[in-house]
Amino acid sequence: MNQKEILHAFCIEGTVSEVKPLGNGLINDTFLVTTTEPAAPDYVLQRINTSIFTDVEMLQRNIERVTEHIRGCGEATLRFIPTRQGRTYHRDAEGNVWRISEYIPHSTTLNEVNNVTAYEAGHAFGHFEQMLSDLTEPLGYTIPNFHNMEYRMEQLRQAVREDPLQRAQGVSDMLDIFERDAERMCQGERLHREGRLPLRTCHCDTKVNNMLFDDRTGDFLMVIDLDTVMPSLFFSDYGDFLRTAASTTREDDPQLDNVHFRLDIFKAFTRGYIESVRTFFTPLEIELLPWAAELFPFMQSVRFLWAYILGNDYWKCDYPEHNLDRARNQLRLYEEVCRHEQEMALFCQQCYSASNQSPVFTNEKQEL
Ligand code: GN1
Ligand code: MG
Repeated sequence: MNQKEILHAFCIEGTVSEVKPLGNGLINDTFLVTTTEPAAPDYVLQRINTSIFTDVEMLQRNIERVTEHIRGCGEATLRFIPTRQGRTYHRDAEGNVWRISEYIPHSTTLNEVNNVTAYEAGHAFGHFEQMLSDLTEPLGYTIPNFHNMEYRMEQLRQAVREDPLQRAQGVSDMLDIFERDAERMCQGERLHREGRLPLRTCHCDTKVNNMLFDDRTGDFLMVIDLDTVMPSLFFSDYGDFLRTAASTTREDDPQLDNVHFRLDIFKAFTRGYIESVRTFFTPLEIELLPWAAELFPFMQSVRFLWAYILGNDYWKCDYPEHNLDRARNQLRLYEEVCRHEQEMALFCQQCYSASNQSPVFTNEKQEL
């Protein structure tokens, strides 16, 4: 890359002394840009993956609106540096698209949670949604239908019809389970159509490594990776965090006996989350939280199986059955989460009543 040209395009301060890779993101390429002068900030330079984020103009407009809004709430967030033309991205001569934000001093990310950080994560992602709940005009969809379960089921069915590698027969056991539970797992979209679940502004990539902590005190600093912040239903942030953080193993562990759902992490995260969202979530949204915890491993399993059947490399594979192992792992996690349904429901109800004196659930449950 022509580093000089790229850096020169942005209104950064100070003299650049070093550019080196930062973090372990799979989608964008990220670099730390160090400056010599103590008074000048360091920067984070990113090349945006334009095969996933095809509409960069919309992506950056979303991010600008989100960061301005959060700053307007008096809270810390990323600061993107404008180019000399006043945009927050730069397209270089080779067509690569770049952006720069200020590096947050003394910040660090975590790759695992414990009961304390899971609580903080719940609180932080819930608060993030709460701050954005009064955005006047909705954001654009940076990835259309991203967490749309009906769409993901249709994608899978289409792949099964095409079946280019004749893989569908070998996974009929999984396909049967998906079809058996499809209606229940697609109730979010249905309830939205019926006017009972509102769209909200969600983060849509709630992993613990998308939060910054202070490396001296361990205090939570801010939520980062704002690429997928877009309108979605309530379940996106809550469900996807638990899918990754509350599993006892990595999502591609082929040893299914290793896959369990950690109720301690579930409880810590849920307590923090409900504290933040109780003021603006509807009782139905709170009531559906355990279902959201079930939805995400189910949806992820459907997505991995779709990629396996088509043999595509949406998720990079180290061996031919890699996406199949991922799909089986997530299906097992789904079954494990479902085993805890009643306990989860009771816990959510307790948290909600503890933080809200008014009577809790509606009787909508019977209709679901
Ligand atoms: C992708 O690459 P990563 O981990 O940030 C995917 C998520 C999936 C996840 C599964 C844009 O996220 O939706 O849950 O893989 N992101 C996109 O590992 O598709
Ligand atoms: Mg990420």
